[in-house]
Amino acid sequence: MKKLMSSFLIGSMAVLLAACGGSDSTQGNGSASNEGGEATEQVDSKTIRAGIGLNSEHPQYKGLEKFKELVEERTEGAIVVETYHSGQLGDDRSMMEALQLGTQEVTVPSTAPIANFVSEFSVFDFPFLFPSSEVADQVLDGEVGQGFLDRLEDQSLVGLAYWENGFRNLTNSKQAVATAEDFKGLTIRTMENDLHLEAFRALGANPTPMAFTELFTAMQQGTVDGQENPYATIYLEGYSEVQKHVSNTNHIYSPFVFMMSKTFFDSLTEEEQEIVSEAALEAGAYQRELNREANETYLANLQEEGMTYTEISEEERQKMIEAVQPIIDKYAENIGTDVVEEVYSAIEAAQ
Ligand code: KDG
Repeated sequence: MKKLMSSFLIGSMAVLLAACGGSDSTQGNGSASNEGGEATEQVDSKTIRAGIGLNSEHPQYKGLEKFKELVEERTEGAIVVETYHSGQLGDDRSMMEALQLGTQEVTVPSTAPIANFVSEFSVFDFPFLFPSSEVADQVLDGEVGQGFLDRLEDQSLVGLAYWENGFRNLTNSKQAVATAEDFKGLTIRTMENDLHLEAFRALGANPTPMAFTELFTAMQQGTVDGQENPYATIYLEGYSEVQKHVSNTNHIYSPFVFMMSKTFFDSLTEEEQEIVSEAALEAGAYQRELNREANETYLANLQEEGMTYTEISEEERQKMIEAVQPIIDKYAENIGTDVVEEVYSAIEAAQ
């Protein structure tokens, strides 16, 4: 069994860790004594608790480890980074709330839950928006992407870099999905985001929003028939144990946003702010590279583990695009056509 932690356990751990951490990020202040009883000057260190939903095998966690290495080395230990995986500190939404409260310092959620805090972020979850990861990199790492990160500040969050979750693909335990029609009647877990929900409804599925930390158990108990995530997640989270079919729907390119609590960021010196900002970008470049390799490799592993793989033809993909278009139009209007146009133009320029 790859998935050992129940939501109960995860919840209790989050409470425990929060209780141990408290809201003060400085630790070890004042003096201490060494073994000989001599008083020594102990350097104050600031602690970053960085939490994610995915497990320790995932490139997202390897990225966090890289961030830790860079920050601790460059601040010579003045900032200590503690890394937490598998939702040990909570799910995407609750960790963002903890950042706002200043009881956690870093998290790296998908853009979908971020839209509950800054609605404009929904645009990145428009189905079939980005044609490739490379185009996504150019848009997100450029002026347009920065403009979205800046919007987080009003929410007491500091967006430091885009990392990558990747192209999302559908899995389920009921039937091979080859056509737009095949979505009909499938109960699909979606991320907690209204656009995702409505898009799956438009495809004829029965979507239920749910935190990532509850997903494995929901599939195991049959509460949902399926879910959608990049191949790296499907493989590394052991979904082949509870899912039979996978299709290359590639319906949404999911970016991650590496973000920090504004309260914490503002408490850092200018030099420390530069170090954490640079480290988030460098660790992100490393994470994207690992993630792309993983997403290329793991489809074969899923098939080896017994899942059936179904390719979506261009004709069927076109039908899916048509089915979700009214939802995209609706959200484009809600977000503001100027914001959406800005993203479309950047995508065009990047191609
Ligand atoms: O660490 C990130 C995860 O918490 C989450 O964003 C993964 O894509 C995801 C999902 O489906 O919830």
